[in-house]
Amino acid sequence: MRAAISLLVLLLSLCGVQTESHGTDFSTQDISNELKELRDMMVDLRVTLRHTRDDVKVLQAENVAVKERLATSETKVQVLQDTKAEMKTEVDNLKKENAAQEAELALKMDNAVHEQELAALKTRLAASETKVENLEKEIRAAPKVAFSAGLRESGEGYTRSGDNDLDLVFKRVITNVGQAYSNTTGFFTAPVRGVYYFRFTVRDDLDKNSYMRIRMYKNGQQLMRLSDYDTDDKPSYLSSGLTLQLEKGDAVNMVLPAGSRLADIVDYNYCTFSGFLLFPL
Ligand SMILES: [Ca+2]
Repeated sequence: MRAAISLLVLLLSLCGVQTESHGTDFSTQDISNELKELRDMMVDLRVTLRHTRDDVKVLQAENVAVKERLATSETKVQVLQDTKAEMKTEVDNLKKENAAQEAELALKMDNAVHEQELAALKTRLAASETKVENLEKEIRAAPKVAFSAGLRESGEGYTRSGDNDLDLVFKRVITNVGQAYSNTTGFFTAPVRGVYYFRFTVRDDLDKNSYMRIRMYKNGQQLMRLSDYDTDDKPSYLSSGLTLQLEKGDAVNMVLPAGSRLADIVDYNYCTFSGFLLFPL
C-alpha cells in the first residue's frame, strides 16, 4: 500500500513539473535527469513492491499455517473435551457399578452370616433332637413301676394281727403298673436297682386307752415303727413314708404288730400302701 501511494505522489509531481514548464524555462538536460530519477525511483518502488508482495505471501502462508495449527489445536481441544466427558461418564458408571458391587457384597456377607447362624442352629437342633430321641428311648426302656392298694377289697371291718406280727396284705389294687406289688402276699419286690418311694396311711377307730401300731419292713428288717395311744376314744391315723435305695429283688412290706388292729371301709380307703420307682440306678 505504501508503494502505491509513493507511485501516485511521484506521478503528481511529474504533472506539476510539466505544468510549470509552460511558465518556466527548463533545459532538456534537466528533464532528462528528472526522468532518470523517476525511473530509478520506479525501479526501487517495483523492487519494494515485489518484496512487499513476497512478505505478504509469506504472511499469508504463515497465516494459513497458523489457521491450520489453530484448527488442529481446536480439534485436539474438542477431542480432549469429548474424551474428558467420556471419562467422566465412565467414572460415573464405575462409581455406580462399584456401589452396586459393594451393596451386593454386603448382602452376600449378610447371607453368609445368616447361613452360618442357620447352620449352627441346625447343628444345635440336630443335637437336641438326638438328645430328645435318646431321652425318649431311656424313658421307653426305663421300667415303669408304681402302685397303690387299699387294705380291704370289699365291705368294712377290722383287720387283726392276733398273737403274732402279721404281714399286711393290701388286697384292693388301685394302681399296679409294672406288677411289682403282690396283692396276694402284700410284698413289693423291686424289679430293678433304683431309688423308690413308699408311703402308707392306716386307721383304727380306737377304744379309749389302747394302742395302734404299724411297721415297715425291708427284706424282713424293720425300717419304721409307728404307734398311737388313744385318749379321746375317736379314730386315729398313722401315716409316713420313706425313700429307699433298693437292689433288684429287694422286698418291702407293711407289718401289723401282734395285738394290733386296723379298721377300714373299702370305698373310703382309710388304709393304703403306695410306692413307685423314682429312678433306676
Ligand atoms: Ca384317737
